[in-house]
Amino acid sequence: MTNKLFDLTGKTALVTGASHGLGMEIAIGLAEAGAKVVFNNHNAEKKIEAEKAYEKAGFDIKGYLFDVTKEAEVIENIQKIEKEVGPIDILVNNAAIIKRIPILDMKVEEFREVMDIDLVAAFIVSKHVVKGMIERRHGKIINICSMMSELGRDTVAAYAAAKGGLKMLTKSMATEWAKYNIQVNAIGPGYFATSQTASLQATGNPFNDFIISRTPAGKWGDPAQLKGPAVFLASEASDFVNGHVLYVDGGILATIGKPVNT
Ligand code: GCO
Repeated sequence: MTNKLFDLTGKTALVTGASHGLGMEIAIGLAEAGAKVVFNNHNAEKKIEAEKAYEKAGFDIKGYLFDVTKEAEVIENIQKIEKEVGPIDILVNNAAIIKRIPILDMKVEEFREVMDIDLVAAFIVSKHVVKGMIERRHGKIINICSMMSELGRDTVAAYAAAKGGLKMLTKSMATEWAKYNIQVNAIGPGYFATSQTASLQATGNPFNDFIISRTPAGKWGDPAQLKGPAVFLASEASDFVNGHVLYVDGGILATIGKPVNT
């Protein structure tokens, strides 16, 4: 007998920015659990490219063309999705960018751009998706935080500030919306092998060796390892979990680390 606890059959999920990397794996994981999944991209070509990648992988996952930082586009497309696909039961705020620039060298506009996409967009999209969830008295919102929600690293100040803010926005959304049977939680990925981290994980790159030594599991994460945590937080298995950040990091945040060369 299959366990219905993790079954997403009949549910509709929107995963923002899921055109590649971790978001794409999360979208596939939700689809494999039975959900009808859609994503967005603000770039038409990238949206089409991602739809073809999903189709090639055997999934019917449609993209919608809108910018998560533009409220009017968000409102219009949430209405389109709910008309064409169905009420959004699961929202994954995954869309994000990173700019690796030292604070002193970073322009204010660059800082603002990261905050807009990585933090403000989650506020905008959630604020408009949650209205239907409140009416239906059920919903799941999963914000994609980061281990940078807890720790800083040189050159990623804007990203860390946004992801730290997203952690507290998660807890605040949980506080305001739990009474409507809406569970708002977050996933905090550690270091995963994606295009976003390709430059960091190159063999011989000191950062790669640092992460391997700093991670108790002794390796980079495989994006497919985010599927289980996402399905858990999207399913009834987490109906009494609220405001939690589930770190999927191979143990990095659990340890102070060990002396070099031990
Ligand atoms: C970096 C990395 C990190 C990871 C991830 C960690 O530059 O340090 O890109 O930000 O991508 O976000 O949780």
